Amino acid sequence: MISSCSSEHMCYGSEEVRFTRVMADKRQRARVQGAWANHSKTTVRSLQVHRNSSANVAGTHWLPNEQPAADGRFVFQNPTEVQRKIPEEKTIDKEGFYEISSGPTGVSRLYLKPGFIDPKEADWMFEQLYAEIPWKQKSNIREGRSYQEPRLTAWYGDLPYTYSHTAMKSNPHWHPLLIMLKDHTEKVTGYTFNSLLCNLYRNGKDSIDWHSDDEPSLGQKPIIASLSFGDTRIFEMRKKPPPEDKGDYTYVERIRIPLSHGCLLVMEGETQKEWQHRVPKEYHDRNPRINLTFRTIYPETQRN
Ligand SMILES: O=C(O)CCC(=O)C(=O)O
Repeated sequence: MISSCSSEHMCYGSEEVRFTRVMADKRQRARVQGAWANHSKTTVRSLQVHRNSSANVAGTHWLPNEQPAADGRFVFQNPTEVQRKIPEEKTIDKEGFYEISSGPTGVSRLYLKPGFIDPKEADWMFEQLYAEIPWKQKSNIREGRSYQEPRLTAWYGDLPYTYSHTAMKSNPHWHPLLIMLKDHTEKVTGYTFNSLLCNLYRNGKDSIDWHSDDEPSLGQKPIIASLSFGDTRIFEMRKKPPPEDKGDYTYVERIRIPLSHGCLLVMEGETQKEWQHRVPKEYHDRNPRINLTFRTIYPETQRN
C-alpha cells in the first residue's frame, strides 16, 4: 500500500509490499521485457534480503554462513559476502517538484502536473494529433542490426535529430496545434524549446526501451517537457549504477510515474546523465497514447 504524502514528497510503501512488488516486478520483467534482467541471480538475492530483513543496517547487512558441523549441529562461520538491499520502488503521481537524486555535478529534478491540459480540451487535441500528424515507423540500429521501433514517431524542428543511430530529417512545418501547445508549455515552465519528438503508442505492445535523452545535440543538461494524451502508460525510471557495479542495475533506485491524459512531466538538471527511462510494454488492453516531448537541439557550433 502506498502511504499518503504531500505533493512535494515521494510515496513509500511498507517492507512487505516492497518485497512483493520487487518479486512481482522481477517476474514480470523477466517474463515480458527480455534479457536485461538477470533473473535467477536477482531472485536468489531478493530472497536472502527478505530472510535477513530484521538485521538490516543502513542498507546493507551480513548474511551468516551457516554450515552443518560433523555432528549435525549448525555452527556460525564468518560472513563471506555483503548482502545489499534492493531500494524500494517509488511512485510519483501527484503534482510537484521532485529532486530524485543529487551528485557532485548537481541535482536531477522532475516536475509533474497531472491535468496540465483540461480533459475536454485534451480529448479533441488527441483526435486532431492522431489524425493529422504524419506518423511513421522509424528504423533504429542496435548492435549493428536494424529493427523497426515499436511505436510511430514524427519530428519537428529546424535541425535533424539522431537517436539509436538513425536520423530524423529536419521538419520546420509545425502543425498549428503543436505551436499552441509549445507556447503554453513554454509559458508555464519558463523554458523555451525549438524541437519536438511526437510518439504514438498504438496499443500496449508499443513501447520504448531503457535509454537517456543524452545525445550531444541536446546539450549538457537537457530539459525535456513531455505532454501525454490518451491512455495512461507507466513511465519508469532507473538510476544508472555506480562504475563499480559494472552495468548491474539490480540495486539501483527505481521510480514509476503513471502519465495520464493531459499531464505534463518535465525532466531537468542531471536527470539524463544520472537516470534512464522507458515506457514498457503492457500485456493487457491499452488504447492509443500520444506523447509530445519538447526539447532544444543545439547546432554543432553551439555545443559545449
Ligand atoms: O512516451 C514517453 O512518455 C517517453 C518517450 C521517450 O522517452 C522518448 O521518446 O525519448
